[in-house]
Amino acid sequence: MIAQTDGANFSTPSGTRIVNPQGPSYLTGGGIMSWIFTLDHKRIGVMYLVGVLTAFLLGGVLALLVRTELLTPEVDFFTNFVQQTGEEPNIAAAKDAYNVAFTLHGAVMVFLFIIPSIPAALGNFVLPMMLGAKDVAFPRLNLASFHLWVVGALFFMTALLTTGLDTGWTFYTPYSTTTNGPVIAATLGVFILGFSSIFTGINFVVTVNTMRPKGMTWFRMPLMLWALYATAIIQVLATPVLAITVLLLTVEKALGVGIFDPALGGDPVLYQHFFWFYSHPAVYIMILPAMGVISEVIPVYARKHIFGYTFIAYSSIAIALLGFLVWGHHMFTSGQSNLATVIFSFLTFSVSIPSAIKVFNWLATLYKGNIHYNASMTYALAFMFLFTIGGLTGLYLGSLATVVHLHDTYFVVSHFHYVMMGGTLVAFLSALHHWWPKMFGKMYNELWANIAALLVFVGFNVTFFPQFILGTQGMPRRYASYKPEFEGLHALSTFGSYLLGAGLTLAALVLVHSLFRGRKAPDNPWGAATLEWKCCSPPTHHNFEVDPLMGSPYVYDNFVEDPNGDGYYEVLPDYKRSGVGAPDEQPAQT
Ligand code: HEM
Ligand SMILES: [Cu+2]
Repeated sequence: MIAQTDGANFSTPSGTRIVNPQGPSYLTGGGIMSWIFTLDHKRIGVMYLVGVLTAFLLGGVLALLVRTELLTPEVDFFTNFVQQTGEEPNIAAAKDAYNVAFTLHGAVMVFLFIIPSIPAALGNFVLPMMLGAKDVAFPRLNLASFHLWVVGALFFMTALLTTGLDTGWTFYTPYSTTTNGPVIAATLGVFILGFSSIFTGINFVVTVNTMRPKGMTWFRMPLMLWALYATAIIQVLATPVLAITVLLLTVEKALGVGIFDPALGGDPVLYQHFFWFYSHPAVYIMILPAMGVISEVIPVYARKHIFGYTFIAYSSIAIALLGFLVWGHHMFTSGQSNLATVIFSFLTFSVSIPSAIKVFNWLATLYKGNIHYNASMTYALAFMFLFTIGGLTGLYLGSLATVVHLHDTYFVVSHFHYVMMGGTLVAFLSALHHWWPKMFGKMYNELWANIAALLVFVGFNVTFFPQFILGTQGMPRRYASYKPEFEGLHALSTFGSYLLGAGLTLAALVLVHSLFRGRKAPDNPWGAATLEWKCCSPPTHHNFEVDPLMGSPYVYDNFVEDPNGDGYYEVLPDYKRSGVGAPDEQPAQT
């Protein structure tokens, strides 16, 4: 077979087989300090991963507590967590504890898990490698982002765990400025976390602008990078508004300056405008990276070039920009003018168009694909199903005729869980399974990972679908007790949440097991064409010992499956070794 060697690469009759240079893993070497003060984007990504997963565990346990309370119409479960005053269970204190539990759950999930999950943890790991680069543009700023995240998280946690915050994750005024809870500590935590997010955004914008390798034009960039770039734009432009908002809230609360509290001459709806001017774009900080992941995963496991590359790329930018214009849809019932309401409704519909474009293109990519049902793909398919339900129900909430009935009910709770959990979390799991062999150099058990994925999918739907029905029947959100007629659907939802918890636990066990018992991962287990698969698994400290050959990120013809089950290797017909690939496989250029 082997005709002649050419350095590490060697010739075969069909072309040159590319062999990635191997070297010591980035995971080894140095003590704990070499991790805490590392400038290596991969180590920073792994530390973020540990951080966000810890937050997710905490948020998840709280969610199960909340669902357990909702198993029955009466307040009963939370009486176990409060001091009893007399013979009777202390219902009032139990209700307060319930308020604290769902506030903690929401705040931890949004600020400590979902927002940093894909960009900061996984994005940090893959972004430079997808560019064929050795690191991000500002490695020190990257480390500072992570340290700020830790400080913000500690601030936030102490605030939340000491006296109990019960404002809901949105900190709506005037309640938040008048309650005795630890609002100031929590909002300062959010302020610090915000800077962590802004720094990551700046770093990614500069990295993508300045560090693309020769030959990687904007329209030859993997779609994950377009998504992270669009996300970074929102992070940089929207997060400062949140920072100012929570600062104003702190000023009002600490110094009694009337800004939001009507008793002091302020305007509470102003707070909602400020808050959602950040937080609606923030939902795109959550979903855009998820869409980027799906745009990478689907073509790899369907073994087909992504359909509609340019549309997907532009729709990320369109979402990022349009996302700034729709915040008023959170205030349809807060007394904003009729004219504003109509305009915000119209704009809300328009922002769903670029999302639909993406779903259409993923579907078209799957069509006639040679589909490999790996766990990562199972999660990606689950994402498409769940995100579509989430997006379509958003249209009911954007319609003035229906939102008045649905606002502040379980319909909204279900809608945002379909997009945030069914969307972002499921895409995060897809990404984690996709890049796991690259990050840790180990293969997990595909069958068990798939069983976990199915459990997550079924558990998720059993938990949240009944909540759409509950919402339309008038079950309001944020109550510990409810009317007896809602019991059946609530009990079903609670049962689903246990199933979901079991699925997530299984997924975690499968991955942790692989670290100890997994087979060594090949450099390219899935036959993906993006550059991060052209370094060894796990990568060396500098990722690439020699600059990788740049081809189209979505052409799989050159990847041959190893007959010994050792992943895929690349065989380049000799005309392609110029470094930019054959003319017929170049996506549209500008
Ligand atoms: C097709 C796109 C979408 C549309 C049309 C849409 C529409 C809406 C509307 C109108 C509301 C306000 C409902 C109300 O309070 O009465 C809402 C709430 C919400 N949406 Fe969406 N949405 C979309 C996508 C998303 C995405 C992608 C996410 C997150 C990843 C998301 C997260 C949320 C959250 C967290 C809330 C509720 C916040 C709260 O009140 O606590 N949405 N959505
Ligand atoms: Cu919104």
